[in-house]
Amino acid sequence: MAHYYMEPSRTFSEFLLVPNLTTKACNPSNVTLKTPIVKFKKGEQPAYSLNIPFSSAVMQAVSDDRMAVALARSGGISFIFGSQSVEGQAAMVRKAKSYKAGFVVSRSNLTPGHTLKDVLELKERTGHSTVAITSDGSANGKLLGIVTGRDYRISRDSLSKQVSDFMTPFEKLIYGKSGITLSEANDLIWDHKLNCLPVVDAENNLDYLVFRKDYDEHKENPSELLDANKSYVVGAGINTKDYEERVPALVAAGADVLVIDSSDGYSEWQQSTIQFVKSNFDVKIGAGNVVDREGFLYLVEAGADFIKVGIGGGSICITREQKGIGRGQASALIEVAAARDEYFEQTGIYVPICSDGGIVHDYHITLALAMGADFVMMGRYFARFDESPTRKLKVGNNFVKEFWGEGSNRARNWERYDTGGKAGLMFEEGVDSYVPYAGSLHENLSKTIHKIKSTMCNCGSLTIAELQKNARITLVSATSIVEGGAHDVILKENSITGE
Ligand code: RVP
Repeated sequence: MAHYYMEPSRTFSEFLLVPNLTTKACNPSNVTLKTPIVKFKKGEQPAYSLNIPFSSAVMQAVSDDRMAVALARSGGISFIFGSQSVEGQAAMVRKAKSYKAGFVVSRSNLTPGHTLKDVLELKERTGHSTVAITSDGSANGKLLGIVTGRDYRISRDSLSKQVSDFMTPFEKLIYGKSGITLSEANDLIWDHKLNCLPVVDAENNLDYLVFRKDYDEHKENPSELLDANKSYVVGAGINTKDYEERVPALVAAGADVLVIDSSDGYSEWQQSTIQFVKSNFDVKIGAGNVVDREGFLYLVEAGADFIKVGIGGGSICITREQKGIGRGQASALIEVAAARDEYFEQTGIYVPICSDGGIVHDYHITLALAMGADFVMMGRYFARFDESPTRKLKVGNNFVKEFWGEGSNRARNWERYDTGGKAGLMFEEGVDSYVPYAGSLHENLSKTIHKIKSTMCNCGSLTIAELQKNARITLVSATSIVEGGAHDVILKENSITGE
């Protein structure tokens, strides 16, 4: 006879947190959101922790190298999408790893033979007003000069004027030598009242540009997530089909943490993948997704460093409709968190869990943490920002960004859904959609983080571990959900209706 779960499968929106005593010490500036991402033994420190409990989804529409840099800068981690060629993914990892905070590879470059017209066209295209002039017009060619908006007057100068006639030539430039630290570069910028400092190697080839504004931004990000070499920590998604090729390339590119990306991770395919990775490489690997105790224990026994929880709750996911499998995200998380705690009790090994998919409101993140998640993974949330890889469009009067599921015909990520059949997507498990454009990651994340910290104070908790231990969570009735929003009033325009 089939096994029945007689309790309904619950989602985050069916719960609320009940406040605990808020002491005077319990204010948002005292809250830390540092959280483990890989397993560790009792009394030891994990090899990797996040400074904020956020990861971005392994999706074409969400996590590329740009998102990886932006999120690591804020203290979280991106898992760069794997539904692309091995070379393409490795190149993205390499790019994110080689990005040095404050040191920028020049993206606007010309040669002395170009003209003012070329400078203006380039500026129009890229928005950059500083142009590096190199021998071959490349980002790492021999540096011959710099052009900024102060070097020409559009009203007076002819458009055919050659760059060599108005650039600031190399001999007159203040520059740094390779190996210079960010704070030394900043001193030069301040001492010489510069906006931009080029950094060159021994042969005067251009390495980087350091901008005054980037240094200030760097200073504003005390939470950034760096490895021992001061590069950003970067994750990457893999699958259970081509791991023998993909994993070596990702490890060589510098990926710190891998995750097997699959809609259903309770499989022997995942076990083999983890075992291959563990016996050949010294790299961390997460696995999933699972929705129950059995799935969790199976992947932990296989050697996974963290476990991802959630089937069918993603905003673009139609797996539950198509295949009739899945579980309400809250129910799945509550059961897996209990299994994780029991496993810790028995073995002294703490295996972090990640709640993946279905976060709609910011408070869902706090609920997920309170229910035992160590961090969350989000697709829709990050897809709305400037830093996501997709197009920003105007639909009607609103700006939107494109967002599509990995199981949609657009992504065709059959490896994510394959259970050992034909190598191809037989039917869609995801949709192609738009999400409202929301601006910059940094700004939105700051607001979300403040909300989480503030709720944690309501719950009398200064750390995620305290929240998990002390939270009191109540089920809500359908009518009390209505009571929770603005009701029985006539809303004025521009009133807050949610995030
Ligand atoms: P959300 O944050 O609700 O947008 O959910 C993102 C998650 O949805 C991903 O991390 C992944 O687990 C899942 N996903 C991605 N593509 C699809 C699909 O096409 N069904 N689902």
